This record gives sequence, C-alpha cells and structure tokens, in this order.
Amino acid sequence: MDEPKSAALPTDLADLSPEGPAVSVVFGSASDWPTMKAAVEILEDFGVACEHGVVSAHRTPDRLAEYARGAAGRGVKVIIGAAGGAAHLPGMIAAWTTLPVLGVPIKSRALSGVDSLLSIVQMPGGVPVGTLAIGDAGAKNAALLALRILGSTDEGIARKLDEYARGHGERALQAPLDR
Ligand code: RP5
Repeated sequence: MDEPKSAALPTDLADLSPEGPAVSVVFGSASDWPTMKAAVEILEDFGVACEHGVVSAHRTPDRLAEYARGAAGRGVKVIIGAAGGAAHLPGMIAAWTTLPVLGVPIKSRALSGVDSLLSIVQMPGGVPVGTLAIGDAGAKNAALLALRILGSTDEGIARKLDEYARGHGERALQAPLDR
C-alpha cells in the first residue's frame, strides 16, 4: 500500500477536498517551507495524512479565516501553523477554531526568530497556541506533538511513537565520541 502523501493546499480554497486529513501544516510564506518540510516528512513517515501550504495572516487574511473556520468540519484534528517575524498566523488560526493549534516560530532574517517566538508564545489567556522551539527543532517537534495528540486515541500511532522514541534513544547512546 502507498504511504499517504501530503496534499498541497489549492490556490482557491473552494477546491479543497471536503474530507480533510488529520493534520494540517500551514505557514506564512513559501520561504518557510524549507523549515516546515521536516514536519510534513515526519507525518508522512508515520503514515498520517496531512495537507500543507501557504496561509498568511497578513497577506491572505480572508484565506486564513476561511481555512481555519472550515478545518474542524473537514475532519482536521490538529493544525500546525508556522510563521516568522510578526508571526500572527497560529494565533489567528486559534482565534477562528477550537482545534489544537501548534505554533512554530520560523528563524527570521532580522532577529533570528526571537521576534517569531515572542509573537507566537504571548497569546492572551483563553486563546491557546502550543508554542514550539524556533526553526528546525520546532518543526520536527510540532509534527511529533501532533502525533502524540492523535496517539492518545489511536493505538497504532502510539505504538509507532514508542518505536521512534526507542530508536532515537539507541542512536544517542551509540553515537561515537571523537577524541
Ligand atoms: C511571515 O513573514 C512568513 O511566515 C515568513 O516567515 C516571513 C517572511 O516572509 P517572506 O518575506 O519571506 O515572504 O509572514
């Protein structure tokens, strides 16, 4: 059986499949994709269906509202939102939906992602965004955290997460120490 591949979001959201995948990975710009590709790859490795694409809080605000408002109804369970600089994307998604939203601060050119981190983490009480680390580690952990959320009700995913954790534990101990 073919592993599920992540579907790219269409330019016009009217063309979205009415049945969405379990996880959505959206980001503010195509320039965020080199970082966020890692999240999509992990979800694909776990055989979890996802979709990915650009949704910008500032450049496409109507698209953001339409996408976020429709996600739960399409069956999406977790949304990963990544943005850099004035990184309002995950917070605005969390304003439009009660699905769990995980925010990845992109390492920005001007301030190395500290701006992105502070923009994402300082949500007002009542509108939660789970904020990950800046950059590559954040992208990877967002996917793993999404899998842990799904794994709380899906034994197959929980089992794969156990195997994954054992694997990186073994790799950590076997890594050669140069002298
Ligand atoms: C944000 O602005 C994006 O998430 C991106 O990280 C940042 C810079 O975007 P570009 O100018 O590279 O398109 O909205």
